[in-house]
Amino acid sequence: MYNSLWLNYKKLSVSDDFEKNIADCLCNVCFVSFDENNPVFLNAKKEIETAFSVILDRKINFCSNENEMKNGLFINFTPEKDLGKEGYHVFSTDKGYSIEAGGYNGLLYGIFRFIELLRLGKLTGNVDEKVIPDNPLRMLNHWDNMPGDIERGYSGNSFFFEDNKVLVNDRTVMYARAVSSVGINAVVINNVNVKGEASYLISEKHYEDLRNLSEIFNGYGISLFVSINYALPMEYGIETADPLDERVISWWKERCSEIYENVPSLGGFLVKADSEGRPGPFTYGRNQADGANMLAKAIAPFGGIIIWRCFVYNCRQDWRDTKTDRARAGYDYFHALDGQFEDNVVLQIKNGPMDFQVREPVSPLFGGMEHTNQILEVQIAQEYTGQQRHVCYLIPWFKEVLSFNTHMNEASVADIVSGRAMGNRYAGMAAVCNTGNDFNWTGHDLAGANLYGFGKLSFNTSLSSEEIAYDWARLYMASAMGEESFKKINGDRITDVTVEILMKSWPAYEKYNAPLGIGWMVVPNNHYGPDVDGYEYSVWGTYHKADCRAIGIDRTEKGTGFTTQYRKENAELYSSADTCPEELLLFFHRMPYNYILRSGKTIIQHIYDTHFEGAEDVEYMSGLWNTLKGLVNEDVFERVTARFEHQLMHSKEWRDVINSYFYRKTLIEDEKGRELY
Ligand code: GCW
Repeated sequence: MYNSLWLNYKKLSVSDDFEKNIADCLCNVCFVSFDENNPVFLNAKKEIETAFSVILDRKINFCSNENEMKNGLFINFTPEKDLGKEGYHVFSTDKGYSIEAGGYNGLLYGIFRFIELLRLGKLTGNVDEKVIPDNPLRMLNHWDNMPGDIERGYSGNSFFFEDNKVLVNDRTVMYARAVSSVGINAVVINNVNVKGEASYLISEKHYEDLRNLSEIFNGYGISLFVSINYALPMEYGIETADPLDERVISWWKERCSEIYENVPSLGGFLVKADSEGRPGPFTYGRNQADGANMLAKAIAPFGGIIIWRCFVYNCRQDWRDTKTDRARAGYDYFHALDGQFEDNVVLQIKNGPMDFQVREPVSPLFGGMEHTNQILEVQIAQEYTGQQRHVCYLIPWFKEVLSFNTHMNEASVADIVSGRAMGNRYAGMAAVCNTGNDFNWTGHDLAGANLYGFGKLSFNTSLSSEEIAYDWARLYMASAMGEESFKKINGDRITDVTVEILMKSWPAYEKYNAPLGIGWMVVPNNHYGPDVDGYEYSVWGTYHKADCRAIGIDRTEKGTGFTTQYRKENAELYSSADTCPEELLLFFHRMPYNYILRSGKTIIQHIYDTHFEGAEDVEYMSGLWNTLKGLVNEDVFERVTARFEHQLMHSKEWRDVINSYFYRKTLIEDEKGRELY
C-alpha cells in the first residue's frame, strides 16, 4: 500500500467561474504533431486523462488536428523553438491554453506542470511560464540493498529489491510518475556500497528485470543507472582490478557490450571507489582518473557515462596528528587530475568536504576544477538531519550551497553544476534519496517536501525555497483533502502553517545540533541523537577537540591548511576569525569559549542560547501543527503528530546533552540562569 504523494488528484470545483472558464475549456485537448506511439507521449497523454477526468469531473475529448477544436488545451511539438528537449512553455491564448515542448521529456514536464497549475489555482489570468531545466542531469541515488534493506533508509524497506531480486510492479510506475513530475531524469537504484548479490546486478541473472525497469523509467523520461563494484572482474577469476591491466580492460569492454545488448537504454554506472572499505584503483598504485577512465572507455561505445564519486578519504586518523584532515581529502585526491578525465566521466561531489552535516562549508572542489564534468551530491535521506523523525526541510540549505561564489571566474556552484560555467554536457545534481516502502514513501509526511523540492530545485535552481514549499504544501497537504479543504480558508490555513513549519525546521535543527559548524556530535554509526564525544575517541578522524579552554579545528594555513584549497577570496575569508562566516567559525578555527561573536555574545553563551532556542522552536512548530487538527487528513495528522512528539523530546535531549557537556567542560554559568545539568 502506498499513497500517490503530491499526485493525489481530487475533484476541484471551487467556483462557478472555474466551472465556466476553466473546466469547460479543458475538456478539449489537442496534441499537435507528436509521434503517438512514443512511450513518453502515451504516458503524458494518460496523465492528462487521469488528472483531468478527476479534477474536472468531466469526460476529456482528445484530437490531433488543431482546426477541429475551437478552444481548449493545445499541446504542440515545437523542436524548432529554443526549448531544447526538456524545456516547456505553458501560456494562455485566446483559445484557452497552450503547452509547447521541443522534446518528449519537455512534453511530460509541461503537462505535469500544467496539472499543478490547475490544482494550485494558478490558471486564472494571464499564464506564461517557460522553463528550460538548469541542470542536464537531475538524479536520485538510492542506497537500496538487494536483500531489501536500505542504507540510511528511514522509511521502510526498498521498493526496488527484495530477497536479492529486482522488483518491478505498480509501485515502480507510481514512483516513476512522481519523480518525473518534478523533473528527475536519472535514477540509480542500488547502494554505492556494492556488496553481496548487488555485485551481480549487472549479470545475466538480473538483465531481464533491469530491462523491464528501464522501460518503465524510459516511459517517464528517466534513465536507469546502477552502482557497480569496482573490483568486479576479480569475482570472475581475474586476479587483479588494476585499471591499466589488459585483462581488466577487456573484461569490462565485454561486460559492457553484454549489458547493453540486454539493457540497451542503461544510463551508466555510479562508482564509489577507494572509500570506506570499497575497492578502487589506489590498491594498484593508480589514481582516480585511471580507474574512472578505464570504465568510461569501456562504456562509451554504448553512450553510457561513468559517475565517479569524490568521497574518497582515509577514515583512520590518530587524534594527535594535527595535519591530516578528512576535509582536505577530496581536493587532495582530485584537484591535480583536473582535465584528465574522459568526456563521459562526471565527478560527483558531496556539497561539503565532510559528510552531509547540518552545516559545512562548500567543498573546495567546486571552483577547484575547470576542465572536469561535475555533479553536486546532496542528501535528502536525513542521515544527520533527524532521520525523517525530525522535520528538516533542506531546500534552503541546498539553495545556499548553489549560490556559493566559488570565485572561479565568479561562478557559483549552480553555474558549475549546470554546465553553464564550462559548457559541459554532463553536469547536474544528485540527491541521496529519502524514500522507502512506507505507505507515505518518506516516513515523515513532511519529508515529502524534500523529495518534491529536490526535483523542482534541480530543474529550476532559481525557484525560492518558499515557493517550492508552498506548492508542495498546497498539493500534498491541502489538496489531499479534496474540494472541502481546498476551499479558500482551510486550504490557505493548511498551506500557510505547513510552509511556516518547513521554513523554520532546518534553522531549528541546526540550533540544537553541534554548534557553529563543528559537526559530528552524533552517536557513531547510526548517526542519530547526541553523543558529543562519540567520534572524539574513534579513529574516524572527525574530531572537534573540545577541552576546557577551547573548541574547533584550526584549518587555516597554520593548521591543517584546508582553507588554502579555496580560491584566494574564499581562502582569505575563511582564514581569519574576523571575517569567517560565524555559522562556520568552529569548522575553520580553534576558539576560546569567551571569544565574542558579532552578536556580542560569547561562544559559550551562544551555545546555551541556541540550544534553548532550538528546542523552543520545536515546541512552536509542534503547536502550530496541532492547530491543523480536524483540517488535514486524519492519517497524516496522526503520523506527523507522533513524529513531533518524538522530536519535542529528542530536541530537548540534544539541548541538555550539549549544554551540559559544555557547562561541565568550562564551568561557565548561563547568563540567563536556566537549568544546566
Ligand atoms: O558517511 C557515509 C554514510 C555511509 C555512506 C557513505 C557514502 C553509502 O554514513 O552510510 O555509504 O557516507 O556516502 O558513501
